Parts: sequence; structure tokens; C-alpha cells
Amino acid sequence: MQQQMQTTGGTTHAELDAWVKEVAAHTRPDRVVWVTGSDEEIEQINAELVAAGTFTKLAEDKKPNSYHALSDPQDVARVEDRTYICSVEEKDAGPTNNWMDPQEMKDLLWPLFEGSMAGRTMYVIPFVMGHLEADDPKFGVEITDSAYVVASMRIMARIGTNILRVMEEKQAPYVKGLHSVGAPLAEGQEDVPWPCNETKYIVHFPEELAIWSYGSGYGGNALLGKKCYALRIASVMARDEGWLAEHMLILKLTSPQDEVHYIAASFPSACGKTNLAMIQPTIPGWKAELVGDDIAWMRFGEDGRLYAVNPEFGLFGVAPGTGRSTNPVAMDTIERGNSIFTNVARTLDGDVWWEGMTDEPPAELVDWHGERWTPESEGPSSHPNSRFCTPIRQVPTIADEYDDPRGVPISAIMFGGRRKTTIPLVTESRDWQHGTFIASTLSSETTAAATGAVGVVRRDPMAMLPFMGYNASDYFAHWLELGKSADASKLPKIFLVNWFRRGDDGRFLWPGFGENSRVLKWMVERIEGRVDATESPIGYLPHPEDLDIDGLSLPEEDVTAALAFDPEEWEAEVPLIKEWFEKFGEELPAALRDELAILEQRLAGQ
Ligand code: GTP
Ligand code: SPV
Ligand code: MN
Repeated sequence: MQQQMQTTGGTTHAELDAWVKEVAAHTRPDRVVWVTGSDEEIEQINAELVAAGTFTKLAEDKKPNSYHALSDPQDVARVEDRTYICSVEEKDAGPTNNWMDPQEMKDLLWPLFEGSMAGRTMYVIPFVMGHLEADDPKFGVEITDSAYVVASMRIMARIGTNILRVMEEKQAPYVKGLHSVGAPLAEGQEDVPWPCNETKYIVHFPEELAIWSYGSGYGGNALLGKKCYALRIASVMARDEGWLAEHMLILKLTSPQDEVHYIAASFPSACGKTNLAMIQPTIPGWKAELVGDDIAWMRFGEDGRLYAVNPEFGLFGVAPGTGRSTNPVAMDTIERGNSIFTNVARTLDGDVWWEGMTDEPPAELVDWHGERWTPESEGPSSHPNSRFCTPIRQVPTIADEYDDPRGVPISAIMFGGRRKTTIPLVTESRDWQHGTFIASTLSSETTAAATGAVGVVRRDPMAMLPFMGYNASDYFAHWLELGKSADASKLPKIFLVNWFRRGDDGRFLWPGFGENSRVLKWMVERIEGRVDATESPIGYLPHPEDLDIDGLSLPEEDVTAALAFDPEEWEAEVPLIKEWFEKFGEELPAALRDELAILEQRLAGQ
């Protein structure tokens, strides 16, 4: 006879109820808790996390209602080599994703989940990505045995009983997210502060709208509403339903003339989205407000314009490099508390610190390994991919439109990456097709946001390489198709930017951060047709005098070098693009091959 498991809460959504019971019977937790999202509930969960040693409460007068967590040192980033798209057909995962037959994967994973929650609580988190008031709200349920995941999901997504009630009313379909840290506890076995398993699998079944994540407690691997749902699964929904799910920030920009433009920007992980989304323009009269910092869902409105919503509810931002001089808005946001800091250093008076927060480090810290750290210590105090997790409503510059389920009409889409050479500060594409080509060949030096080598140039199309839920060629075709079906005059202009170009001595040629507003200003002037540009083989470039550098204390030759199109560097780039496109063979949309041929011709004609 099966013993009745202690359960708190429940649902009248019969299919959901059956799934939760099936998972509980298989993973065998001590108890099942339906997460309500209430303040009392989260207080208790936080207290349990403190008792377990996962959380250290920060001082109320430093960071109110905030916690510090240190992960297992092996569980600090997304694991791209353990991430799978298990579509029924291999070709639907395409050449850029790991693939396994769905049944084969389940035969491998289901036994891993057997008893995997023993000794733990199984939490059931109903959530919605985007607005509950949307025409077609996108529901999800994450089952997890990690209280840290519950506390983080409560910040990152709209969760809880009010969501569940709407799901029940509509008997709505939803994405099934199953997550276990893969660390069952035997009777009497003591837990560790950050349970996880050496074996990790982050698996997506796009046709079934299901995600199975095993072995990791880290952000993008474990908070299933974020990358797993809102990008990988949602990109498949978007393909089928004619919209776009993209790795993009959304920024509201108001000019001194009070003209408003909404701009989306796609940069790979740890390449500056959160920073740009919170930019404080250095040029007078310009105002920037945040709509989103990581993910944009975009669809065409009845007026023919492309509208974007941010499906998230919180920020999961890179900590190192975030300071008063680089991102004061982020600093103000986290000062308000209600945050979780993971793998940053802790000060002796109950605050947090990381490299780049202040010029001088405190004399002594507890580092991300939990060890004593002083400025003489070897290595940084915080992991390069350490993160703050904070409610988006605390951002002082949040735009009112964040709450609008219809989203905001996008005037421009920026693509960018970290490139020491070759890619100028800003280039405007000739049209949507050329912009799609630029995006499909986007490249960047790898960062600590994923495990593996750092600083290696790789192609990261649309900054979606790790997040496309289907075949990349089909994804490119979808982009091209949407452009073709739209009214060209209403499409966003597409720009390519690079804040990370370097001089011969390795210094950044462009100061970045707030000064990026100068580039935004040029873009707006282009959108409004107020300035001309120089045509080049790679697209339109600013006349140097059109980039507002008033008050910028920078050697003029640096600005010139940052803006420069260098034919020799591009001669070297073309073979790399060709090599990238070879990956797709015949499947690559012809329009992209045409664009490559045009680029080559134009370079040859120089
Ligand atoms: P994910 O959350 O991983 O998707 O990252 P992100 O794209 O939001 O990157 P984020 O804004 O957190 O920036 C990552 C790192 O790049 C931080 O250390 C920043 O300080 C640094 N950074 C951001 N913008 C700039 C810039 O304009 N210039 C330079 N030099 N560094 C920047
Ligand atoms: C990224 O890596 O792009 C992130 C962090 O935004 S994670 O949620 O881990 O994916
Ligand atoms: Mn991201």
C-alpha cells in the first residue's frame, strides 16, 4: 500500500493534478507543497533556507529582506553541453543543439528522477510568463525539490495561487517543468547547503511543452520559466504562432523633444543587456526607462508594428562590474532589498561586495567559496558569473508600459557582442533581410555565463545560440518570413553595435555604459531621418561628426578607431562567416547566402 504523502494545497485542474501525483509517486518526496506565493509562505521558506545553511541573511540596514547564497563550486553557470532539445525529429533540433530521441531521453532520465526527491519537499509552482491579462497568457508549472528555486522563481516570475485559479478556470494548457537537484536524502542523512548532482541534464521536449531539468540548482538551469520556457520552448510556440521569443532587453528612450522610441537589443549572455536596459544617458535631455532586461516576446500589432513585452518579473543580473560608476540604477534597485545574491562575496558587516562594485575592495571579505578573502588573496572574491536576483518593480527607472500586456512598439533592434576587433561601434543594416543576415552571423567572445572556455570568439546568432528551441535554419527563415509579411516601412530598423572593441594595448576604445546613449541618439536620428550616413560594404556607418561626443573626454583617435570599418579585418571575417554557414548546408535560407555574396562583392569592390 502506498503511504499517503502529506500535501498542502491542490488543484481542480484534473490533468495538472494527475501529473503532480505521478511525479510525486515517482520522485518520493516527504511532502508536497503547492506554492501560494504569499508573504508568510516565503518568510518560512527563507527561514528554512537559512536553517539549512543555503542562505545567510544580510543585515537589515544594508540590504533589507535579502539573502546571500553560495552554490556548490561546480554549479555556477548554465551547462550548454548538457542541454538538449528532444524534438521528435532530429532535424527539428538542427545542427546547433544537442539532440536525443525523446523516448530514449526519457528512458534515461526517468530512472534518475526515481526517488530523487526523497527526504525533501516537492514544491509545485504555478506561474505565468508575461501578463496574466494577456489575450493568450502563457502558463507554466514548475515542480522542484529546491527551496532556493522557489524563492528565486517568486522574484523572477508571476507565481502562485491567483495564477493557478485562472489556469483552473480556463483548464488552460501549460508548460510542464520538472526539476530536481538530484540529491535525495536517506533517513537521517544530513543535507548540504547547496545540493546538486555531478550528472546534469537540461532537457526540452518542445512538442510536449515539457522541460526536465536534473542535477543543477543554478539560475538558467533550474529557474525553468526563464531560458528553458521563455526562450527555448517559447521560440517553438512563436514559430508556430507567428511571433518571436528573443534574448533581448527592451528600453524606452525619450528624446529632449519628448519623442518616445522603444528599442530592443540582443547581446549574448554577460555582454551588456542589463546595463543598457538601465542606462543613465550622459547626454543632456535624454531619458531612458526599463521595460525588460533579458527576454522579449514580440508580435505584430493590428497597426502593423512589432510590439514587445517582457515576460519576466525580476532581474537575474551579472554582479561583477556592477557599481555606482557603471550602473547606478542597478545599485539603487538592489539597495531596496528583497533580493538573493548568489556567489558574490559577503562583507563582515552583513552586506555584499563584488569586483567592480567599488574601486577599492573592503579589507576583508568572505569570498564565494566561503573562505576569508583579503585584497592580497589570489583570484576574485566573487565568481565572474555571480548574480543578483531582484524584483523588477524595484527598478527606479521602470517604465509604466512594463505593465501593459500589449507591449511596446519597437522602433529599432540592436544586435551586439564582445569583439576586440572588426565590428565597428555602430552599423545600420540596409533593410530587414540584411539585418537578419547580420544577426545570423552575430559573434562574441564567450563569457562565464556558461561553463567552458572564456574569451573564445563564437557565432551566436541573435544571441540565441544556447536558447533556440528548434532548427537554426528554420529560425532564420522565420525571421525572414516575418519581415517579408510585414509592412517594410513599419519594421524596426536593425543595428549592429560593439561596445568592446580594443586598441592595440588592449584598452577599450569606447567608454561604454552611460556613454552608449550617444550611439542611441544617433540611432534615433536615423530612425527619424534627421541624419545621413555613409554607405559601406557592411552597412550604413555614422559620419563621425554626427556622433555626439560633446563633453566626452576621450582621445579623438579612439572614437575614430571605434567607428572604423577596416576592410582588412572584414576580409578575414568573411571566411569565418562562410565556415559558420557551412554548418547549415542546403537548409540555410537562400536570402542569407545572397547577403553573404553581396558582402563579398562589396568588399571586393572597395
Ligand atoms: P546576461 O544576464 O548573462 O544575459 O548578461 P547581460 O547581457 O545582461 O550583461 P550585463 O549587462 O550584466 O553585463 C555583463 C558584463 O559586461 C558586466 O560585467 C558589465 O559591467 C559589462 N558591461 C556592460 N556594458 C558594458 C559596456 O558598455 N562596456 C563595457 N566595457 N563593459 C560593459
Ligand atoms: C544568461 O546566461 O543569458 C542569463 C543568466 O541571463 S541565466 O538565467 O543563467 O541564463
Ligand atoms: Mn541572459
